[in-house]
Amino acid sequence: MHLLLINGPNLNLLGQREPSIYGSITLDSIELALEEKAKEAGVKLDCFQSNCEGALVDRIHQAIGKVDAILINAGAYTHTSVALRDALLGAGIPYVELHLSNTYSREEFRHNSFLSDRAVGVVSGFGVMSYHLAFEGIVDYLSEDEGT
Ligand code: CA2
Repeated sequence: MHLLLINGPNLNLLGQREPSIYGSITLDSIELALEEKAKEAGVKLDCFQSNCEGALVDRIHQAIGKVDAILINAGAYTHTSVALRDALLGAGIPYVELHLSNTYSREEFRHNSFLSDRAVGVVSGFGVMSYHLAFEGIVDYLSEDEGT
C-alpha cells in the first residue's frame, strides 16, 4: 500500500505561529510520526508540502498510477480551489480530507469545502490526531478493498 500525505499553504509554519489554534507541533514532527506509523504498518508513505496551488496540482498528477490514496490537508485552498478538486477527481485517487481545527466551528467561509463531497472521509478538529485518524481510516478502507 502506497500513500501520499499532502499539506497545503502555511502548514509549514506549524509549531512556530498561532499555537492556540494549530498546536505547538511542527509539520516535520507530524510527518516523522506518520512515517514511523506507516513503517510499522508496512505502508509506503510520501510527504509533500507546498504553499503554491499549481505545485500541489502537479504533485497530485505525479501520483497517478503510483499511489493508492492521498491524505490531504489543503489548508485555505480547501475553501477556494476548484483546481485542487479537479486534480483529485481527475487523478481518480481516493482521498481523505483532514484538518487540524474544526472548520465548522470557525468563520463561515471555512464551512465550504471543494473537496469533502467526493472524499472517502473527512477528519476535522482533532489537532495532530486528525492526521493519525485519517491514516488509520484510509488504511482500513484500502485493506477492506484488498479483501474483496
Ligand atoms: O485546520 C486546518 O487544518 C486548516 O486546514 C488550516 C488552514 C485553514 O485555512 C483551514 O481553514 C483549516 C490554515 C493553515 C495555517 O497554518 C498555520 C500554522 C501556524 C501558523 C499560522 C498558520
